[in-house]
Amino acid sequence: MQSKPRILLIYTGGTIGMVKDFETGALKAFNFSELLHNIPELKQLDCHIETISFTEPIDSSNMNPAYWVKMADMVGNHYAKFDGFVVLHGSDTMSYSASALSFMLEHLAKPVVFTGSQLPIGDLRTDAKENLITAIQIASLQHKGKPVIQEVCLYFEYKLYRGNRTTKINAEHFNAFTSPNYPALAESGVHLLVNHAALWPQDKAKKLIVHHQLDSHVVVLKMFPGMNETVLNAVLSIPGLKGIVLETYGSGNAPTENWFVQALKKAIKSGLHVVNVTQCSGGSVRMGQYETSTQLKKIGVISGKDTTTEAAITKLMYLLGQNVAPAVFKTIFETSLRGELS
Ligand code: ASN
Repeated sequence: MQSKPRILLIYTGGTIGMVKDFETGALKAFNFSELLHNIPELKQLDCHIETISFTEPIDSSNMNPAYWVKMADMVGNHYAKFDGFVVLHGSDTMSYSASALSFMLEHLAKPVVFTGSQLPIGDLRTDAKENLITAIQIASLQHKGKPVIQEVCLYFEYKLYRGNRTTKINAEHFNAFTSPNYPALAESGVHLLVNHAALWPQDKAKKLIVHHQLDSHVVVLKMFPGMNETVLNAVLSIPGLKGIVLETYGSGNAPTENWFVQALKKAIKSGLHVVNVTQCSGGSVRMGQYETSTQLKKIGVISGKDTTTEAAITKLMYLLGQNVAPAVFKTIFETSLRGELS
């Protein structure tokens, strides 16, 4: 007889485990053991669950690369002993964390499912129970003794997405996430339907590598009509800056004015990596489609293609941390490493 899947629940914080502060009325993170008391249903699941928690759970707006290293290590250090991992995380920066972890966990062959909720687990109308229970069931899915899902993903409100394809779109609705350019990996209805064709294929022969180096000398710059030379130059002269994610218009378009193109050209020549992603909520950058992006292509701007800003900025931190040689940086960035771009 096959033994039950072993699942590690990693609690980092977020609304799911929050309570109201008596004095201020604001929601704040609280103790993880309390959280488990609120979900006796977990005992009914057909898997063995163990838990581990951040010593100080956080609101995910306090997320940073040091916490990503901590999370990646929690997975890495328990990798052999467990069949799947569920990360309880605040929704605000969940897409950034899921993207970062997807790059940090190379050759991952087990599920790492991020989830959380919009209402605390103790709230009568909470979305936390469904999200948590189904995320655990997804992490437990096995076929011939092997995990069905072998990548970092995000489960929220009946949908499982590839983590590095997601973005938070709503601060009010339970349906808080979307994956604008990639289909859902699974949907939970009466049945749990897995979209097998969309799953990331894994090379099982390779061992997991946990990457710890992330370089945060990066910035996101969102274009807006009226952005002037002073603003651009101020950003370009940030001390130590190594990479920019430029959120451009439409299919990767930006002003053709000389000051703009020349400033970027000079920065790229001196070694800055400039990545073009669209500020649209769907679709892809196609430099050269319009005159307003032809120059960007010529001066060596990297195409983020259909990556989200979350995936682009974390990929930039990851590749800079890997000390990828300047000559191949653009080619590697434009290649799908973990299914983050089409
Ligand atoms: N501020 C919370 C967090 O991201 C929001 C949530 O979890 N729904 O930690």
